[in-house]
Amino acid sequence: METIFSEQHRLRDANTEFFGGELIAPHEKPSRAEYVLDRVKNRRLGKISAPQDFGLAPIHAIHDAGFVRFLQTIWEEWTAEGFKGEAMPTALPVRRMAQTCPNFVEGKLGFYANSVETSLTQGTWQAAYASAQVALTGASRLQTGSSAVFSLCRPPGHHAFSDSYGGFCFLNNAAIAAQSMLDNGAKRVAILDVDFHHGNGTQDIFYDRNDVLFVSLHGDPMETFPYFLGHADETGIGVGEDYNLNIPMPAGTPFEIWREALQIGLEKVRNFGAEALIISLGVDTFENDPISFFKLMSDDFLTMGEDIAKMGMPTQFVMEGGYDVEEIGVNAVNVLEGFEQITG
Ligand code: B3N
Ligand code: ZN
Repeated sequence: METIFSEQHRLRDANTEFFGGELIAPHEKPSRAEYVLDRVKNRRLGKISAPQDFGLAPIHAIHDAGFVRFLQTIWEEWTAEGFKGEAMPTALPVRRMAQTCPNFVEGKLGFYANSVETSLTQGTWQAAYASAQVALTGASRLQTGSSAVFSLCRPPGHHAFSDSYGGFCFLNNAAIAAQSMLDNGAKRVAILDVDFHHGNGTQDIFYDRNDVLFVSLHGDPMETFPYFLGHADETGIGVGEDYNLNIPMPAGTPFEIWREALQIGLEKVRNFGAEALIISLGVDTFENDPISFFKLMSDDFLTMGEDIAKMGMPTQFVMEGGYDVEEIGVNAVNVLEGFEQITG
């Protein structure tokens, strides 16, 4: 399987993450991608290619123009005000407040944030742009004859809404890939999100549509991030009704139970009749992940890949979360190797 990877991911290298009332060292850090890339090389998974540059148009097909401009300019605006730390909001426009973007930079941060743990820094836009191009290149490979591809995206994407960032995500790589497949002739694309966290951004982007099916297996949002989406009764709206499936699960969920949810999700994908399957591949379902509460073991990721392969669909894997950094490569590449054990 070919891996698409950009060195530009290193430009996203924050010093801070807000957790427990403190600024801590970020879980989402450059070494994550390096461990995955090393494992891809060591296991000789296949060729490693740099992304093509598809420009801004496919990003604008998913993201609001004001939001993209904000990501492009926020660091310069923040430092021009003389702020010394990394950029983070203080006030967010919640219930009954004006939904108008303020002029002052701190207000813009609140307007475009959906959560506040994620600092904006120098280089974040450049890395997020490159990550989206990694996803777009993978999508293009599927549409030019590849049966499977790994987009080693970093930073991740599934918490990015059309007009907000959060949860370590800035641009929604999986959504951008899915939309580009549709814009290049596909009629139906399915996204299966196996990250521990609900893909709130991806759900919201496609919630009122019937050309993209979104299925997510995740920690119950009553107990974990992102808290405010991901419930089982969120099934889509308008023509999108029944094109969204959430399977939230409790703390301590082992692979045996998780796999039953996977089978339900795969059955939904099968019935949808998509031309391509995008896997939002987070491996923070791992038993030793420091910020999650499922109990999958490294070998389980092989079985996960096998189960996905049995769908027999052109498949793009898009990297999302996973924070047991020394095991992230083993776990992510196990999914890909399990997949290839079935497809050959
Ligand atoms: O959920 C957390 C969090 C939980 C536990 C932590 N410990 C024990 C140090 C630290 C953080 N933070 C909120 C932001 C989570 C973003 C998740 C990104 C992701 O992987 N999405 O798929
Ligand atoms: Zn996650």
